[in-house]
Amino acid sequence: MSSVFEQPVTLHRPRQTAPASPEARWSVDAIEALFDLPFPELMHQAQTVHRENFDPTRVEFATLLSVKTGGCPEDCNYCPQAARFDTGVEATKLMEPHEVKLAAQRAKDAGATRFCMGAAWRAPKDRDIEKVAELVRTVKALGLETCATLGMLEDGHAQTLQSAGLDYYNHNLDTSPEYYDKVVTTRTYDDRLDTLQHVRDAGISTCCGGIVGMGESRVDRASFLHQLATLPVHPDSLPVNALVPIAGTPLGDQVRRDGEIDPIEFVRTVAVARLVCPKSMVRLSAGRDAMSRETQALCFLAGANSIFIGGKLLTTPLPGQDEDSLLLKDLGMVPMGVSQVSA
Ligand code: SAM
Ligand code: DTB
Ligand code: SF4
Repeated sequence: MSSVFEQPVTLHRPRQTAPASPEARWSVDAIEALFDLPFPELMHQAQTVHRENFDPTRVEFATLLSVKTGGCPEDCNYCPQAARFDTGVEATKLMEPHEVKLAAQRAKDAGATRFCMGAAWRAPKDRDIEKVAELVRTVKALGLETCATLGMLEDGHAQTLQSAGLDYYNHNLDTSPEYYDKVVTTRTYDDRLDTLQHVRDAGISTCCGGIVGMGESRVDRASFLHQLATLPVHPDSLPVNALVPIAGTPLGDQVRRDGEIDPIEFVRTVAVARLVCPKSMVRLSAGRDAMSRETQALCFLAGANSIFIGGKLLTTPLPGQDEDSLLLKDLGMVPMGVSQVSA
C-alpha cells in the first residue's frame, strides 16, 4: 500500500558546524539531575526546547538497508551480526548497485528522505570503500540523502565517501565510557571518537547515539549523554536505540533473563537527549517494534523527531508502513519538510 502522506520534499538542513558553546556543555551531575526531575517537569522542559528548535508535528523518515550482513569479527555483546554468537543470522556478501538502487527507490516511494546503508564490518578495506562509494553515488542519484554505517573509518576513506556524495555517517558511542567494557572489547571508546573526528574532518555530517536497556544504570545513561553533549560538535542525528534482545547474544540473553528497561525510563532518556543536544535530530531507532503506540507517542512528546520506517532495520523488524502511517495520522503528525527547522 502506498503511504497516506504526501511525498515529502528532500531535506536540506544546515549541518551543525558550530561547536557547542561552553554554557551549552553539561556536567554528568547536571544531566543526572535532569533524569531525576519529576516526569511532568522533564517533559515540559524537553518539549519547550524541542519547540524552540523544531516543528513538533514533523517527523523525519529514514530507511535502513543492510548491504553486507553478518559474519562480523567484533564482539559487540548486543549484536546479532557478530560471527562469534549463534543468532541464526546468515552472512552475505556486499550487495550490488542494481540491488541497492531498487531498495532505495522503494524507500523513496514510501516517503523516506534518507537512505542508510549498513555493513557488518569492523572497518572497511580499500576495496570495500570503492564499492560503497559506488552505492552512495547510486542512491544519491535518486535524490535521497545518503548515510552509511560501516564500522571504523580512516581519514582517507571518509574523504572518498564524501566525494562520492555521502551526507551522513553513523557511528555510535553506544554507552558510557564506564559501562563500555561490558558491551564491547574489540575496539576502544577512543577508536570511536577518532572515527567521528575523521568523519567531521571530511565534511560529512555525524549520526551518533547509542543503545539503552543493556543493563546499564541511570548514571551510565547520563554519562553516555554527557559524552554526546560534549563532543566537539553535537551529532546532527542522534539515534536512541532500545536494545533488541537477540537470543544468543550475551546482552540479549541477560536482558531476556533480567527484564527490559522500563518504557518511562526510556522516554526520560529521549527527553534528556533532546535537552542536552537541542538541535540534533533525535531518532527513535531500534526497538520501536516492541514499543506500544503510547510509548512512541511519549517519545515524540519528549523530543524524538525522526524514525526508521520500512518494516526492517538491519536484521530486526520495524513496524510496517500501515502501522506507522496510522500512528502518525492518529497523532496528527506528518513527515518533515524542507522549511520545518527554525534557525
Ligand atoms: N558495524 C558497524 C558498526 O558497528 O559501527 C555498523 C553496523 S552496527 C549494526 C550499527 C549500530 O546498530 C550499532 O552501533 C548499535 O548501536 C546498533 N545495534 C546493533 N545491534 C543492536 C541491537 N540488538 N539492539 C539495538 N541496537 C543495535
Ligand atoms: C543506529 O543507531 N541504529 C540503526 C542504525 N544506527 C544503523 C541500527 C539498529 C540495528 C538494530 C539491530 C538490527 O536490526 O540488526
Ligand atoms: Fe560488527 Fe557493528 Fe555488530 Fe559490532 S555492531 S558486531 S561492529 S556489525
